[in-house]
Amino acid sequence: MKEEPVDRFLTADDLAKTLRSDVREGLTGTPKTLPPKWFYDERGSALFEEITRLEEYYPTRREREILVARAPDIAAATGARTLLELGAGSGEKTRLLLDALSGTLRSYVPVDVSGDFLEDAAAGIAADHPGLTVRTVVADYEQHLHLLPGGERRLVAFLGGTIGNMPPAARIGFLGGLRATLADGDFLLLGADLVKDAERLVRAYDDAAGVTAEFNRNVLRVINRELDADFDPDAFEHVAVWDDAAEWIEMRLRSVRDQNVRVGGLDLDVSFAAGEEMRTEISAKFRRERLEAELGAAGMELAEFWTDASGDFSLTLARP
Ligand code: AVJ
Repeated sequence: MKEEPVDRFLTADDLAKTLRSDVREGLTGTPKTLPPKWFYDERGSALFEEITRLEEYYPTRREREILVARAPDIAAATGARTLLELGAGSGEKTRLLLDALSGTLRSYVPVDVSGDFLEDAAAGIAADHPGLTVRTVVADYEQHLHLLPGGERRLVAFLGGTIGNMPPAARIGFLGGLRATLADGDFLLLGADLVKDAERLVRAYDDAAGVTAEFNRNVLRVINRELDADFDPDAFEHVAVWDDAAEWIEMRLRSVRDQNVRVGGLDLDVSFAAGEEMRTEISAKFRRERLEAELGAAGMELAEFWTDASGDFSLTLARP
């Protein structure tokens, strides 16, 4: 197997620093919060994979349905030479795109904060696509967009609905930053979950088997390990609520009793009251009009908007 280049804009040390400041800020604020990016250690990533196979969690299946149907249209519209995938690792979707784009594609650039996982995935893809240059980038797409490799006819894919995890201000900043890196002939392929019946949404984030609950509590295990904390994950209940005004799902962890938590690595003591809720994730749901407006405000134009047959999930193709 030939060696593929890796660009590292983010070191393990940078990540550790960000975790420290995120946790200190989040646990000392009112209400307490933790950002969702820390769910995804090895166990968290495996739990998320399990979530994508749950009957209640429709987004992954719906997005795949759209990709299967529209990959040829995406290839025809973009003629992409380079595919940059933000938050890469969604192996199956990547393959669908790579196969559809094979007529024009020269390079594939998976971008993720976690190097280990990326390099394995990239090696597999390189082996299956001889002639395709795979250039792995370890970066935080909220910080390092301007450092991503350039070139002509780039397609930037941001799939899975992960854009929904950004609070509105961060989302606007992200789209503006992304726009600034795009040139004529480049495209953005954006996966976004759509507003729908609240009951279905809540079930997708509070499944009967309790996998999402374990996924949510996993952030406490990550903090225990990385920051020498003593959270008792069983002392926190999983909560998923639909915020009708903001049009997002909020995941929270609710303290089942009064308790004190020591975060040794931060020399921080935190107390939780019985019933106190800490927000761990927002997952915004969209309408076409809002996507079009936000893309427009960021200086992008919607070229195509596709949904699955039941209108649950969307894929948008946009250009500067
Ligand atoms: C991977 C961020 C798209 O928001 O639906 C799944 C993560 N959280 N179940 C989402 C998640 C709870 C997921 N994303």
